[in-house]
Amino acid sequence: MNAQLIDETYREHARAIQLSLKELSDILTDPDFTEIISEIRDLSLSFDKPFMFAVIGEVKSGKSSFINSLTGSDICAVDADICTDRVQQIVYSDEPFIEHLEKYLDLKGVHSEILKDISIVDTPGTDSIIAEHEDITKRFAPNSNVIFFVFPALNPHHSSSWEMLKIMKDQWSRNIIFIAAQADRCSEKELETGLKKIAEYAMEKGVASPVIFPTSSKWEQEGEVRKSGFQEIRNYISDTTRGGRHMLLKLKDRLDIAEILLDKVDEKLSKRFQILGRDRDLRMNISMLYESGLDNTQKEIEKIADRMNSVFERTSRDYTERLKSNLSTGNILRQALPFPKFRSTHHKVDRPFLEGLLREMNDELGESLAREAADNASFFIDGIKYRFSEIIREVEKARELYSRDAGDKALQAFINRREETLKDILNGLTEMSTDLSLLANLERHNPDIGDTVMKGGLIAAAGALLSLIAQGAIFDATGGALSAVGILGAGGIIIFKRSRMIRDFRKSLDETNKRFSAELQKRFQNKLELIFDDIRRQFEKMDNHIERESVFIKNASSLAGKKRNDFRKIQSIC
Ligand SMILES: Nc1nc2c(ncn2[C@@H]2O[C@H](COP(=O)(O)OP(=O)(O)OP(=O)(O)O)[C@@H](O)[C@H]2O)c(=O)[nH]1
Ligand SMILES: [Mg+2]
Repeated sequence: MNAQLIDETYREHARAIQLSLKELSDILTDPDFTEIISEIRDLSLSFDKPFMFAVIGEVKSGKSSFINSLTGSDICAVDADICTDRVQQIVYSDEPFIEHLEKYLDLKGVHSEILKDISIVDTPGTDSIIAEHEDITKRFAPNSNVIFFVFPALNPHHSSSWEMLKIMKDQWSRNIIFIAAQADRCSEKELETGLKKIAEYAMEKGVASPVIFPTSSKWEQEGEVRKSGFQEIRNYISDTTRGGRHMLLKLKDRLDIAEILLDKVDEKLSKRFQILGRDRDLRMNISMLYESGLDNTQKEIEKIADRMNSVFERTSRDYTERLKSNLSTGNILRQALPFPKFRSTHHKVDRPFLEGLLREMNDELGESLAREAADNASFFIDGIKYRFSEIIREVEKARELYSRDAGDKALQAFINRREETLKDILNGLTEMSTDLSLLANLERHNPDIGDTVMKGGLIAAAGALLSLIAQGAIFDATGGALSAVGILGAGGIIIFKRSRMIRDFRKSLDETNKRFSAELQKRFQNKLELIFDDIRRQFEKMDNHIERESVFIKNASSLAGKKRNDFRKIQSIC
């Protein structure tokens, strides 16, 4: 490929990669991805920047002097004291200039032939006492295409540079060149040992066949160019850039970085996925508690209805018996006798007696049902409260467990959103639980279910009996206007009417009981549904959270996977 073709290929692929990177940043709209987004942006911008050699090394290793010698200029400040405190990108320019691009980044123009195809970057020392300097270098390093690692030839043992190399190696595997600087300060023997040591350390850090150049800026500046080592470096640079090859190199290393960024995205997404799995488990446990709570409470309602039913049944039976004995044939016959002294005064089967009986039954039934209802209502609500506390306990337990995820700074926004959701749910549940306590208290002292019995059910029962009275069935029997001849006949009629009356009375009570039971169940059921609906609504927040986060993870992972494939395709044809 000739230089122009390489250039066109580079531009075409760079454009495609930049578009993909833009798509990725557009989808990763979440505070946890801010740092990655800015790395993606840097990467995208780096395609339009010149091929870059970064010079990295410990403080006073001679980095700035190295650049000055290479470019034949004094563009970088050199000092015996800590000197370079900003990243300085040096580019070709007919006229010298300095531009402050960012807080820690200067752009400097210098007229130097070697800068026609490349730019060189000076960085602060890796072991600077100013911690910020090291961070600046670390942040900038991935933007460069080749790194010159500078060590003083006499003492290349300094650990900070090797630590930095390790970080670079992990993030960015290609194109590291080692410089054994200040070679003039060593004897031949010392230089040989220095070079050996650098090779050893480099291999220890995973650089398989390290390329090492000994240099001396002092010799270069003093005109001793044959032994200064700079010609070899210039040759290396022109070999690298010959025919535009460096642009393909650049494409490859940019794609390496893109892959590393995709790894970071995937790692974050998969951590989120794991945590979300725990949320899903919690949601399932809660669903199970909810369902069994609903089921048990439903059964509770049936039991309550049974208990109320037997109270009703018992009272109905007693009063039916009383009615029966008051309508006994002997009693009625006595009522019909013309001689008042034989008439019973206690068992008078007349309208006032029946009305009294109804009132008494109404009062007794109302009272005992009201009492039973009050006990059951508070028992019922206590039951629901217990289900509630089970659910609250489950959420609290989960929240406690989740605190172990809380330390992960990289997932802070995600963790916070989840914490907020759970807090919201807990607040909602606790509030509901308090309302429920108030309700239980209210039911205990003022049961509206008891009221239903008093106002609704028994009126119907009384009505049924009173309508019998109105039909005159009982008056016929008790009016005493029957003739002696008619007594037996009347007795026969009464016997016939008596059993019908008792049957109707009993039937109307049974119907009332049924209606009451249905009304009672409906009321409990309504309460139950309201409360459980509220619980369900609380957990909608969690469902929404899980749904939203899942969609984000799914979309982002699928796009990242697709981009990874696209990038690998370009990598394979570079
Ligand atoms: N003898 C000798 N001295 C050198 C050589 N290179 C640099 N020096 C001296 O070493 C000191 C530090 O040089 P710089 O080039 O400023 O080193 P640096 O790595 O850029 O330092 P910082 O920017 O502070 O990290 C200066 O006093 C230089 O004159 C060399 O090749 N030989
Ligand atoms: Mg410097």
